[in-house]
Order: sequence, then C-alpha cells, then structure tokens
Amino acid sequence: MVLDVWFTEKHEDMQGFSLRVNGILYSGQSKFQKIDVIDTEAFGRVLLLDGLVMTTEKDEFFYHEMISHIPLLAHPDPEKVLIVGGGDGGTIREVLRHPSVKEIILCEIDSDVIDVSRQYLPSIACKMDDPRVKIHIEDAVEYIKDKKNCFDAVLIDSTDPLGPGVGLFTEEFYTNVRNSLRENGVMSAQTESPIACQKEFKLINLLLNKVFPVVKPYFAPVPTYPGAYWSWTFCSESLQPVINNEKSAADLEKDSKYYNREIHKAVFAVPNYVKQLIASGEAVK
Ligand code: AG3
Repeated sequence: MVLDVWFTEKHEDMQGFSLRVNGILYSGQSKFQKIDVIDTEAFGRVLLLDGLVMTTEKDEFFYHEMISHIPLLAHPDPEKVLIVGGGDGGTIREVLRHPSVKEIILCEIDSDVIDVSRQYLPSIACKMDDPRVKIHIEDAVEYIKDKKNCFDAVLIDSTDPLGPGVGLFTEEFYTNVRNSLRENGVMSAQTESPIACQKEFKLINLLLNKVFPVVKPYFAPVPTYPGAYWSWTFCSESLQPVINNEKSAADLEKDSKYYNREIHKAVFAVPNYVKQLIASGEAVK
C-alpha cells in the first residue's frame, strides 16, 4: 500500500517543498533542536533539523562537493581543515578525498546530529571514524575565538541563520575565522539561496565583504533546498578560487558526481540580478 503522507518544508509561509513520505525512521528532541529522519520515495532518507531539510541521500552530493572541493582545490596544499557544523558527515567524506589533508576537526554543537546520522545515513556519515578526523562537540562561536593561524581551510557547513546557527552569521564570527587561517588559508561557507533567501544572502555577503579581502559567491542546484538554487561563498586573504592544484582536481573529478574542472569555473558566474542584490547589500538592515 502506498501511504499518501507528505512532508512539507514551508518557505516564509508563502511556498513549500513537499516529499511523499514512506516512513519516519527517527524523531527526537536534542538539547538544541528537533531532529527527524524520514524515508522518502523521491530523495531517499532525509535529515530534518527543526523541520528544515538539511540533507538527503539523493541530492547531498551537490552540496558536499561544492562546499569541499572548490576551496580545497584553490589551496595548493591543504593539510588542516576545520568544519563548522557538518554533523551529518558529508563534508568530512568529501574533504578526506584530498590526499594532502592530514587532519580534520569537526566542530559540531549537537552530538545527537552525529549519532543520528551515523545510524540512519550511513552513505553520508561513512567516514566519521577515519583516524584523520577529530570530533569536537562545542559551539564553534566559542571554539574559534582563541584559534590563531591554525587552519588551511575553514568550511562553514551550518544550518540557516536560525536557532543554534545564528551566531555563525556575524561579523565577529567571520573575523575570528579569518584570524584562524594560516597563510594561503581559504574558507567557504554555505550562504543560502539567492532566490528564496535573498535577504539572508545579501546580509551574509555584506558581512563577508567587511571581513575578507577576497569574497566570491558561487552557485549550484540543491533540488531539496528552498528555491532549489543554492550559494556558497569562497573567502580568502589573497588566493583567488581558481584551481591551484591541477593534479588533485583531475583526480577528484573522476569519481565526483557534480564536480569537474569545467564546473569549477562555471559556478563563479554571477547572474545579473544576483550582482544587483550584492551591490544593494548596503541597504540591508
Ligand atoms: N546545511 C545547509 C542547509 C540549509 C537548508 N535550509 C533549508 N532547508 N531551509 C546543510 C548541511 C549538510 N551537511
């Protein structure tokens, strides 16, 4: 029998994204948020935090490849990487595909997200036990404060600027991230949808431009996120987000689902209306 049960994520009470649900695999309340894993016909298992789609088995590759490979290939030789959030493990899995990486620190506020992902999302959380990974359960806002000259890359794999994630979208946090980078350090953050979350996208871009000399947004589809069209932003002291390690890029593209060297160039093309959004950023309150 086919259940006619649907999950809907509502976007600003104006539109919604719906998935037919085969069953609920996990439902719990952590210290920080509501965590659910549902099984859907269209996208496989889906991790929800406070009712918002964080990742799905079927389309997670767009997001995790974009947040990892673009910044790491812009660095000639990344060894030490900090992942902020990312408790589902998808970013860990992609970062570990870079042979130069010796150590990953995952700073996640909510250990329940890690436990639930290990249990219900094995294809995403599969590399959490790699010896190069150190898991640190703490609010990254605190963790980063005294880290100076520590990381070759910081990847901000956060939720939306709501609930436990708000502190990760401030000028102070971004300044601390900048200070935590070593020479040639790079950072990429998830920066919301340039169609469904324009206010957030503009505000984040404005803040990043106050803090980093190089700020380059990039874009890809994520079919299950608001607007189905998502952004990340690359920032650095001076490095541009071009491929600075051609050999690694050529190797990585062989086994990637979305990433290849043409995509690396293409994702930095900024549509005209988005250029205007960014230019009008100062007007955001
Ligand atoms: N983090 C970004 C999810 C944002 C989705 N927003 C929403 N559905 N309203 C994803 C974490 C994956 N590692």
